[in-house]
Amino acid sequence: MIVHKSNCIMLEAAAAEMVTLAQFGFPLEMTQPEIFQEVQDDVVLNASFWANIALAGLSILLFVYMGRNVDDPRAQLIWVATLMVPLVSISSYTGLASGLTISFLEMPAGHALAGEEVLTMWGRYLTWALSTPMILLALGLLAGTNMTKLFTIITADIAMCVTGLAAALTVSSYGLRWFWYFISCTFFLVVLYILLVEWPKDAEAAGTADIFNTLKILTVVLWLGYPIFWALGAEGLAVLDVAITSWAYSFLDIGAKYVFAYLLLSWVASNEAIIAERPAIMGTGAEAAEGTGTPADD
Ligand code: RET
Repeated sequence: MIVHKSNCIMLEAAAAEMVTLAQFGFPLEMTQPEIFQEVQDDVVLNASFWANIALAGLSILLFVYMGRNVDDPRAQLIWVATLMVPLVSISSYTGLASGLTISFLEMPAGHALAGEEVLTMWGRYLTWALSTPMILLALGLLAGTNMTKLFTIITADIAMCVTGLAAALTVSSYGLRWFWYFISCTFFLVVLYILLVEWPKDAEAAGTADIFNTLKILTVVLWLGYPIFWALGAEGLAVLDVAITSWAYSFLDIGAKYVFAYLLLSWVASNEAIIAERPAIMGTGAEAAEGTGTPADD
């Protein structure tokens, strides 16, 4: 009897809490159609998704056309990796526009919007773990790097995206959100080191230094924008609102993906011979080291 009574009291309390939450307009557990409706109602946010769906679609068509005569296997691999970027992008933005990869998460104590449900575009971080390795694979092949550096940069990059996803999804502790962010930044430093220090030397040796350096600057400058906007956006310090942050990411994506891919593919299409001079399968770099007794393969 006593147990039943306490259960009743708990149920009443829970019901009262739900009524209060509903009165203040907080969504309790939002369904996908409700999230979709929220996205539809925010015209600026929705446009930041559809602008990229349109640009990704046009890029796919253009890049297929641009690569139609590429014959060399290494040049083809660069082309396939680059083509994957808008393909992943169109899927990513379709996930966001449909509300599939968006959640409303209640921010923990300490956050500027503590207790409020904040729109979190977690699908972005998830799909970056697929698109950014493609960008780095294409750049690494262009620079004629070895397998060791390519493996290092790609694993660090995937780790950066996954820990960034963890930062966005952690709602138990404000401090831990930033701790994830810090871990992600540490992986980002590995990516920047290889891009800025290792690969320029490789590209010099491969005869691709000019185009590599242009793409390196474009990549480093734009990629730095992502952690900055994460920190300023609703998920971080909440200085910028969700729609502005989404547009910031969308603009960065336009440069880091479509402009990047266009510049790379137009160079590859007209300089295939330079790429073809390098062997199609890369070594670990050990071949070049003295005294290993391993014959050089390049
Ligand atoms: C996050 C937050 C945590 C700290 C860092 C980040 C870096 C993200 C980057 C994303 C690049 C995305 C691109 C996508 C193209 O498809 C996850 C924002 C360091 C660098 C280029």
